[in-house]
Amino acid sequence: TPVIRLEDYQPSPFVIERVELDVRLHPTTTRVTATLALKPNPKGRPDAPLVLDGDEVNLKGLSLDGRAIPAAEFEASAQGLTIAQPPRRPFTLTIETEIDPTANTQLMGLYRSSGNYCTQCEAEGFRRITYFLDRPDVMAVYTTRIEADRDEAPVLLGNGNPVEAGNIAGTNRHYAVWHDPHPKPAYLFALVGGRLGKVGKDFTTMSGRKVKLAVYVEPGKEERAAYALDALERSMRWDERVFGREYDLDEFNIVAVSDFNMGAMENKGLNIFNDKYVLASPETATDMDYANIEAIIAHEYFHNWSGNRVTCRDWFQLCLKEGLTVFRDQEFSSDERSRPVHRIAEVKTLRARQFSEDASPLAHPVRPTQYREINNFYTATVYEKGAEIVRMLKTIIGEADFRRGMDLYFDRCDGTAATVEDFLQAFSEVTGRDLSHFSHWYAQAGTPRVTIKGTYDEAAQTYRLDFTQATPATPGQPNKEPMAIPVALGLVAQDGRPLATSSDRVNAQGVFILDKASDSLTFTNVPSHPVPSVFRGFSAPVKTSLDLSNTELLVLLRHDSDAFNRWQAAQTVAMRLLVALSTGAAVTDADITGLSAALEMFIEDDAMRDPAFAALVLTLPSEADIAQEIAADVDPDAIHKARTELKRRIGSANIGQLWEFHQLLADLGPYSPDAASAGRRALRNVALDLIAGADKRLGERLAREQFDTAGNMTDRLASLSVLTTLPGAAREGALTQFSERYRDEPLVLDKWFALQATILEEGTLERVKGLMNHPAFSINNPNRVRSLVGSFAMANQMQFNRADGAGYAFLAEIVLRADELNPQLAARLLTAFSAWRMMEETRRKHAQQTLQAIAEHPNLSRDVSDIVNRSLE
Ligand code: B3K
Ligand code: ZN
Repeated sequence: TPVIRLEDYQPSPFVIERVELDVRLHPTTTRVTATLALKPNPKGRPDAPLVLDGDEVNLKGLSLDGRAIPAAEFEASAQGLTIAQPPRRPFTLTIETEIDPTANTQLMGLYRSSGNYCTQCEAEGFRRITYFLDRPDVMAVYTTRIEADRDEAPVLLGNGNPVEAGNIAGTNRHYAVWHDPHPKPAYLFALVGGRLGKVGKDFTTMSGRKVKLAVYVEPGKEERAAYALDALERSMRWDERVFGREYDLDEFNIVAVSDFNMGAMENKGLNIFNDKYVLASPETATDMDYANIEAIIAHEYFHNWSGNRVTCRDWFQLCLKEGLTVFRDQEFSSDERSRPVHRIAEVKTLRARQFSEDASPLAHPVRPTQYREINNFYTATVYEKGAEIVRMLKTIIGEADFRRGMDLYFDRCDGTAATVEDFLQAFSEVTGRDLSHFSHWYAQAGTPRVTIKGTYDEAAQTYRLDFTQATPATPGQPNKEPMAIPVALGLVAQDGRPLATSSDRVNAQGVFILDKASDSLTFTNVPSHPVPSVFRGFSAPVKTSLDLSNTELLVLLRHDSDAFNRWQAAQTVAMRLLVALSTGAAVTDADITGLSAALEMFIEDDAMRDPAFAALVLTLPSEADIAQEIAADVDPDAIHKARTELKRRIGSANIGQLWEFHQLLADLGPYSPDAASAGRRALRNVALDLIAGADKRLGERLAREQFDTAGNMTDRLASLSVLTTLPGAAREGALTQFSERYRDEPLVLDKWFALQATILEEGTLERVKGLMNHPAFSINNPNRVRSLVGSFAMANQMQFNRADGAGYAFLAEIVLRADELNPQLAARLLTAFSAWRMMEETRRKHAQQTLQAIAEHPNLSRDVSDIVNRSLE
């Protein structure tokens, strides 16, 4: 397959100004008539042929300015349509195609989900509906007429505003016409037809525009859409208040579907969602589900400006909309919830998903320079690291200039397809700063490591910090330049008091910019040997080596004014112990009691003040986090043993207090998903988990009680999760009870699949294989596959990486099966292998052989072959 390169970008030789689509929905033979108003692009090659993209479309008719084009003058296949000598003036092309939505198992283009028609066009799905210039810099005004059987699809939705609807006389069919006045790329096109229930409300924008908001779901589930609708309204208000951005159509519709390749899609005025990120009730959704719904509703809404009004020139610029929009949704959640707690959650995700990607053969820059399959670049690097870059930019230039730059960017680029350069240019202009060094963050892959050494000079009362930075080699990038790294920092006295710091290298916000391979800064008037608190709030996406003792770190846990670094201090101490225990290095009893005593103090003094924060402090780094820290010759069994042991020690040392938390924090009133209530549940459930790790019988009893009496899914699932860590009849009984209770709730059964797939025991693989035959499982449904197979491969490090290679062989088999139906899903699962090179030799060999066997399999999709080949490189 060909490699697409950023450096080869050329403007399209033709532009499409207007699109009229007439879609006659039918389960197997949907007819699409596209009328395209084309003209040569003055910026494009003047003599170029017209080459339209296509994918599995069946051409039924083609005319130019109303006249059929003779067969000799065009070439059409399932993959494209070429007119060698198109007119060099404006002209109209009318294309009739036939497609089969029922046969569409890829879930790209127009497909059916539970009998409803829906679409997914990003990145290159529109070409599966009709032949088109399917690239984001071709922006057109769309009018869509949708026609369908009245019984089959009473609801017909399109982009933009509704203009007309009616019945077709003498038939059982009806139609609706939608017009979207905002020019958009084809990837933002959408339509929906189906039987759907709805909840709605009116919204008035800041300038007084009236908008109808609606969330469409499976009939009967309307009540479960209330939280999503509320989150939408809050998002719209927030974007007006914080970014000055207003909505721009008469309607905003969200549709939940049960077969969806990712979380959701920001189609203009018609967002389509995986129902997992819309439907919530206390009985079926956890606190985590509620938080995800809020974040994803916001994310897709925010795309209306960062993505839709200003879109991307080409797919290399994907981070322009995704990184920025993740940043925006993170800020929204931080404002709606607890900022420090949310920041810790963001960083945990970043480290788990992006740092691991950066350390793997799939590492790539936030703005990649080449791809074979763009769908494989919707990655943690583009999204999460992309968001970190925007955050660093804000840290460096300050809040006020950041807002001015955003305003300039939105206003100047409105209605255009922009680049990363356009984005940075806006900030350069408002600040007068040269951001060219900063832009390395977009181009260089790999996680920089910053090493910091502190030296106190008692006589001079100075404290010097010496910094060095280095970024490891990644595929295609053997040598790296130093990056511009904002280091937010401060000093804390050994007794915990904050020290007034002064250094000419640190700005008023407490930020030092490290932009050389090595640099140092000196604080003056430092009365005693301080403990440095660096990268406060995780001010840059880097790894840090710091020569602090555990005792000094535990001073930070107790006293730092920065909540993130308090959490980080506890994690760092725990990680040191876990790595040592996992690799057979010496660990003294004093090392362990040092940590558990500090946690004991934390529990007594602080935990109840902010339970959500306490829950995070009391959660040890995951087994995958530990593997990443060890990074070479990883033995997942040893890691599991080490973590279990440390957890047991911390639990035993604090069992009385933990038990008290478990009693004290029980939900009394009715369930509320707000952050404070969720925080209390989180701490209670972390306490339960620690108790069970230390005292099986007590843990089992408390978990069983909680399971039987839980008034909401958060507590019920948490207790079931604890029970699954304890082999025996109680566990199996609870699992059966749970599945019977939620027999008709696919999204709840997904949680049940995931829990069983993540059991850290040898029998898990057999269990997972058995569950593949469960009536609720289907390899065609991405949510089911991700819950069962995805959880096993991505969230059960120990059992996926079995020493006998059976976990790898299983995943390979599922990937190959899924690839025939849904390549995007298959490719995503396959990325579970990305850590293979850091495993110890036996596992590494098994993984390599398995990957090689996949690579040699005939008829791989482009998606899977791209991932497997890069993984092996
Ligand atoms: N933009 C979509 C992702 C599309 C993925 C295509 N493979 C959802 C989002 O990021 O908002
Ligand atoms: Zn997005």
